[in-house]
Amino acid sequence: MEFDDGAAYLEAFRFPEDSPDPERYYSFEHGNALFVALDTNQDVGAGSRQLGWLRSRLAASEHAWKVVFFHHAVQSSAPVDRDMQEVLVPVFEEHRVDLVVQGHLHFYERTFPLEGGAAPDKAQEPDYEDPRGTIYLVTGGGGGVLRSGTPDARTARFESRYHHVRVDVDGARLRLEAVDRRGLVIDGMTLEKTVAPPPPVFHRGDADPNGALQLTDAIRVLTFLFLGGDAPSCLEAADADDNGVLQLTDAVRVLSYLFTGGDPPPPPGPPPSPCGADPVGSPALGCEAYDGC
Ligand SMILES: [Ca+2]
Ligand SMILES: [Ca+2]
Repeated sequence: MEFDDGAAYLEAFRFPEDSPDPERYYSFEHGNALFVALDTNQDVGAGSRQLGWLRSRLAASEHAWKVVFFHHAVQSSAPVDRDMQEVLVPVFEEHRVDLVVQGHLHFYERTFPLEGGAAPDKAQEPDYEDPRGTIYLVTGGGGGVLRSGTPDARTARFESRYHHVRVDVDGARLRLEAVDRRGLVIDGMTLEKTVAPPPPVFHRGDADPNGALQLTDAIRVLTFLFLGGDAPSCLEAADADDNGVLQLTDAVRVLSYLFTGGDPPPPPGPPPSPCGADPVGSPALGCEAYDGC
């Protein structure tokens, strides 16, 4: 085979080995984003191992952002592999993939967010808030001979130019830009989504509550009791000695644990609690004695 089945590529790079075919297709996480790489030179059809792995990887993800990238395009105004399109596009829509990054076609094209072949929220272009559908990018202007194209109703932007694409993700906001050889931004869009806040964490004694036992927790209790400060948002958590009353002894319990080797505050108590779950179950917080940890 001309390229020895990618031997030089595999030798030069190391990729995550978290799939049935290590390094050919894989995923990685960065912050609140999941990235999945597929190998469209291998079978991605119905019943393939790669497709099964993709489904399970996406289904297990609770990331705010999901990005999938691979070589052959499945959505473009140019002809694409219909078989692959029929299999992959419903998977992306089912699992609410935000962005699909494709190559192969030597131009730049960005679709509106697509759902069921339509672009229900195209009116928001180019700054989207919680749009329905998946955005497909063709970024094939890396050096090969450019080709022209005929944008269609799905196309938000088309440029037959050499370029690269940069994507910045900051919490609930994604900013995408395509930049040409001269540094000119030839396309830009933003995507904002409503990201559910993380579930509350209940550690007894964590009066502020930020998931950790610190000096500030004792200060919070003392400020409330003696200086007219705001009440802790969850009195059950601030009640460090678990006697049902918020008193000086609660601050003392936290200080004693932190600085003089005293016992940790007792565990939260059986769920559900108004202060949330305790997903850590830290022995340091006494959770080893607690079934719910
Ligand atoms: Ca705290
Ligand atoms: Ca108490």
